Amino acid sequence: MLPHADEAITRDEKALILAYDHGLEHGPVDFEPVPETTDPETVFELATHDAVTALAVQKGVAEAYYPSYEDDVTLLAKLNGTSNLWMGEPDSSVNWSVDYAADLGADAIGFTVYGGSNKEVEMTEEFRDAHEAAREHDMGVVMWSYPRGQGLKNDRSPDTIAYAARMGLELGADITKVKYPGTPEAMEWVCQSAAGTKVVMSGGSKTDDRQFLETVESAMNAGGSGLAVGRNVFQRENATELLDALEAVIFEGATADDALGEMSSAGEERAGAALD
Ligand code: FBP
Repeated sequence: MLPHADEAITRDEKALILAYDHGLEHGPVDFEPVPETTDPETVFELATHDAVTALAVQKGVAEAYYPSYEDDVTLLAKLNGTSNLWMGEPDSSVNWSVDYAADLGADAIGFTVYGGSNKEVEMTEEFRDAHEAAREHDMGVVMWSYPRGQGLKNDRSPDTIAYAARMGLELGADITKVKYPGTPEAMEWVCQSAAGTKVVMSGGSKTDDRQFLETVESAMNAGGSGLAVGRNVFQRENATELLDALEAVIFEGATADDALGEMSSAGEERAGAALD
């Protein structure tokens, strides 16, 4: 592993990647809770928060919006991605090249591999090409390692997620993004399986503040290196306050309880200011 390839997208060896490729992966339905997030500028603004170490977007969004934010946002080019309209075996088209992403100013690439899918071999070979091209540009490599497909009975089992984390190490990722395996013990095994490759937890569908922050805290205590999150941030009206709380838990070692306390004081202040 190259020791510093992911330096641009980490802070103190930890990452908080804001993911905003949902318009492609899930469709505009993900923007309904906070309709302003349909406009990429709203999420680029969130990505200027100190807590965010990189913003992961697809090519079209990067091309149109990143030039206005290049001084304030670190770009992670999510190279492959497929719409929810695709009904075949899990697969993901490669939508831009590493060279193109580098020309746009990206500091890292993101790439999904669906281990266990009938398309695993092709996807892994595509990952190889992207990984080696990224190394030419000294770019960090983040693998979205999501086992799924016909062959998998339970894509959320701790062993499967540990395998997903290990695939990141074996195939050369600097950071491997996995679904949370359900318990702190399972997360520990997942991180151990990655043997030094940074493992970040995927945010998943929106949960309440306490549940989310407690899960992040337990993932960090289990050896996680941070978070790659979309909906649990941009589907909240108080996204900035949640980013403050995540900054405390991920980078400052605060407990979820402490961070929630700060959040509720900030919320009260905001409500008070709105009444004035
Ligand atoms: P979330 O935090 O909203 O789950 O986003 C992380 C992410 O990996 C996105 O990059 C991607 O669009 C989405 O999840 C894919 O989720 P899934 O594969 O479960 O549909």
